[in-house]
Amino acid sequence: MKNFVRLIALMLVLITVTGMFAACATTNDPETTTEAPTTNAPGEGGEGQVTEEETLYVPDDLDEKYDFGETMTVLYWEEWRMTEFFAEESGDIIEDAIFHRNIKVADRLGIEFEFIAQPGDSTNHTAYVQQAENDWAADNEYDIYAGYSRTIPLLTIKKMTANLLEQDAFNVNKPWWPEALTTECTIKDQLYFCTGDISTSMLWYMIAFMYNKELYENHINNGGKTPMDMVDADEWTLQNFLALVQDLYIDTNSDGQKDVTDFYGATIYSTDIDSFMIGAGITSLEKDEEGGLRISEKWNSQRCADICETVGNAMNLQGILCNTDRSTFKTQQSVFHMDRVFNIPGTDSGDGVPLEFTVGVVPVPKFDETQVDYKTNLGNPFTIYALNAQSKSLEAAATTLEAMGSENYRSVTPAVFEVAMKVRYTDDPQVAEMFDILKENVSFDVGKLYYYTMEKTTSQVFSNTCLSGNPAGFLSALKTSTRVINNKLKTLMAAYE
Ligand SMILES: [Ca+2]
Repeated sequence: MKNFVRLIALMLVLITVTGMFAACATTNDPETTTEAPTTNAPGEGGEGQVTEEETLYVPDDLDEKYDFGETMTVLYWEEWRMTEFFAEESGDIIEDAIFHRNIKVADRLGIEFEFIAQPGDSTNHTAYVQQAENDWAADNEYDIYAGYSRTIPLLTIKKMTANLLEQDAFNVNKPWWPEALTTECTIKDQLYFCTGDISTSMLWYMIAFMYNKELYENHINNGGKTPMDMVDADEWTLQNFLALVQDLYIDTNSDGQKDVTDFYGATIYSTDIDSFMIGAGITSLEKDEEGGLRISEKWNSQRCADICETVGNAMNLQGILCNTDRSTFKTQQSVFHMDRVFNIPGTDSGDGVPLEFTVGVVPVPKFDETQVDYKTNLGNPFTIYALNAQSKSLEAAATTLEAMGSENYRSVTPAVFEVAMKVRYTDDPQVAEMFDILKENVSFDVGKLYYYTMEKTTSQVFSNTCLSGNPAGFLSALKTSTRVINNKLKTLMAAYE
């Protein structure tokens, strides 16, 4: 709920401003009152001026100025896909925001950044860990690890990362750190890695439902309600979504087969099918009474089995196509598409071609109305940050992480939002609200982050069963894996003893 502080503030500004507009308007046209004025982005205002937008953002608790006089050495994963660590000033608003972020943080803390590239993705995670170990055996040059999401937890298993909750500068309660860092990743009062606004790739790899606004208006009869309206009315559930799309199908090439050239109510990127499980508020692991980890009760439940079966069967409905082909939505042959947000600018989908139509974005639907929050699943190629437990400048490193998170929250995330949604936060409060719902409800499922330790046993059970010919077989598939999961958990928990 942390970001709602900003949203409420945003709405107050809009109410004030639209009230002023209404007072000045010469007609009673309600359209006039929906216009918000353009305000300066943070940092764009004149020297010493506080723009309206800056006042919307929660401040950090760091000092105005530090004089660490240190070089912060960041070991970053070389295969990153979305600009995140450094950039040249180029006119691209995200690159410029990151360029200025680094200058601002370095100046505030009296540090210099040094970024060292190291292969470390799903293919090279052992090389990244080896490089960190080499550094430990030598002179501990690295202060901050910034790696592939499933690689950094391997350093935690080896007790090479520092407990962030013991660092004075790090404040996990600030809105640039997602709540799931506390609710999911803090184990036995220890938190060894973080992500959030600090990682542009985390924002881009949020999995959402996108929809083609024009196709929606032309093909879906929903009494004038948009999907965003359904989210606001708490009616955005799996059944209500299916009712919109299940019969919407045109066999464009008249061959009697569902294929990528036909027209669909929805396309689903099959790699992320577990988003329906995460979106239903279920993670594979949960904390036990002692703060340790166990197989979650929600995962090992009839409800999760029902979700698996319902989703698996839904993928065979006429109006839904589930595959790894992204062209159908791009060529305007499906109304909805579930995928990672980066699909909108197209920067990571291979062809670099942005969507050429107006897109709406909403979270993955709740499974049913009993569910309280929407939850956001993430694609794996995002960055997790951690502190080298043997850094010679641990205080400066922790302060750097907090300052980067804080600065990203107020300058880099708004740039990502503007590129993703093609509007500014202040220009469309409903779109901003959807983006904030996605961001603040990200779920990490430590069972996914500790993928290599758990050896695929946690994250794959739902996906494999759901897309198998027997989606009703979830509980028996889980039962088959239970013993090996419990064994792997012992390895994992040893890191927190
Ligand atoms: Ca066909």
